[in-house]
Amino acid sequence: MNPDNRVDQRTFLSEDVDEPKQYRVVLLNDDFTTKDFVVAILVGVFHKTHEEALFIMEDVHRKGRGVVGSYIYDIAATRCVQVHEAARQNGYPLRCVMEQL
Ligand code: NFA
Repeated sequence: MNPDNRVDQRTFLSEDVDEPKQYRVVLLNDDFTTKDFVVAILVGVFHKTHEEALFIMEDVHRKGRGVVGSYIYDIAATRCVQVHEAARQNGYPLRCVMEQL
């Protein structure tokens, strides 16, 4: 940001403010995690409606992977950890990854 480009010392223009990078959270299919558990994760961790959760789960099931949503780094990373912890606690190999947009 160029300080000489400001209106005054206290005023920032919208072009001076960097938007935080977004990360896609992607859920990966496997043969062992139950569909119901994946739906419960999408509702409980990602605040999806039951309908949205069903759609995303079926998408992952059919295509091998599917986008859950895009979030800033901390939210994406925390939710991936929550998925892995809940899955391991229930004996499922469910995985999710994050990708910078
Ligand atoms: N493929 C899993 C099954 O048939 C369901 C699943 C969907 C797993 C999405 C992981 C992600 N039980």
